[in-house]
Amino acid sequence: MLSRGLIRPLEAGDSEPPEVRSPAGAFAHDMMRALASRPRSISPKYFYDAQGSQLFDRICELPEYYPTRTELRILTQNAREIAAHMGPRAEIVEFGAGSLRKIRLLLDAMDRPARYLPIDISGEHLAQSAAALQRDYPGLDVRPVEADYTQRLLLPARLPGAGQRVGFFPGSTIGNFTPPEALHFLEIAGQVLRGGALLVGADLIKDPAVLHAAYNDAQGVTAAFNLNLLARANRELGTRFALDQFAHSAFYNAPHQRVEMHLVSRRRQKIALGGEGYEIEEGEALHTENSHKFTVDGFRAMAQRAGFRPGPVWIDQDRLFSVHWLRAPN
Ligand code: AVJ
Repeated sequence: MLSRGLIRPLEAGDSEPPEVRSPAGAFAHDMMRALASRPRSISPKYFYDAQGSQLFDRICELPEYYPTRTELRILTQNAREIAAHMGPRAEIVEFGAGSLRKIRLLLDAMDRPARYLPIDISGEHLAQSAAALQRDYPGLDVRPVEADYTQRLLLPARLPGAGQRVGFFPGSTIGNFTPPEALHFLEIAGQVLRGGALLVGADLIKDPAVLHAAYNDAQGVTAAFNLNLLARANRELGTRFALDQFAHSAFYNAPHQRVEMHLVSRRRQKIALGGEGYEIEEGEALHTENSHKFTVDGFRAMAQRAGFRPGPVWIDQDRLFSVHWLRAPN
C-alpha cells in the first residue's frame, strides 16, 4: 500500500525526515499483517533482497521473459530521439534502479548528462552498480538514494545549471501498483519532476499464453524468485517456512488486466512469527505480486489524469512493450 502524503521533494536546508520504521521492522510488520488477513497479500517490494535481486536479474535473461530485452531494444533503437527530448545537461531520477543497464544506453546518447540519482530499496545492490557506473562516467554526478519510493521520496535540490529533470521508470514496474496507486505515484512523480518529464516503460496487454509463459518459465527461476519471499522471511524474521510446502502460482487475470503471482500452501501448516501462530489451510494462498498490463491509450489516459501531457510513445514491432515520454506539469 502507498501511504499518501509522505512523499515530497527534499529541499536544501530541510532537516531529516520524521521517524520511519526500519526496513527489517517494516518486513516483519507487513508479513504478520499478511498472515493475519484474508485474502493474504504482501507487497512485491519484499522480493528484492540481495538474493531476490540476483534472481530477478536471471529472470531478465530468460527466453520466455520478453519485457527486459524488448524494452532494451526499444531504448537502443530510439536512444538518439529520446536523448533529444531530454536536452542538454539533464538530471535523471531513476525509480527502482536495479542493474543500471538501461540507463547506460540513455547516458551514452545524451548531451552532457549532469546528474544521475538512482533510487532503490536494495541498498547493497544499488551501491555496487552505482560505483561501477561512476567509474565509467567520471564526469557524471552519480548520487544513489537508498529509499522506498512507494513510501516517501526525499531528493536533493536540483543541481544549479542543470537542464531539465527527467524521471526514468523502466521495466513496467509501474504495473506492480494497483490503478489508484499508479495514479498516486504519477501525481507525486509529477511534483518531483515539475517542468521536466518522465520516461516510463509499460508492458502491453497481449496473448495470455505469452504472458503465462513469461511468469512460468521452464527453468523455474520465477518460481524461485517468488519463493525467495519465504526464504527471506526465514533469513530475516526467523520464520520456518518449508519452501517445498508452497507452490508457485502465476496466471493472467483478464478482467483486472494483470498477471498475479501467489504462493499456494500444499498442505495445512502452522507458521510462527513474532510470538504468534498462524494457520494456513491446504490450498490457501499468499498473494505476492500483481503485474498490470496496459493498452497504449489506457496508459496515456492515466498519465493525463495525473497531470502529465503525454508525448511520443515507442513500441516494438510485435507490440509487446511500450515506452512513454510524459511531460510533467509546470
Ligand atoms: C519488475 C515488476 C516489472 O512484473 O514482470 C518478473 C517482476 N515478477 N517476474 C514484472 C517480475 C515475476 C516484474 N517487474
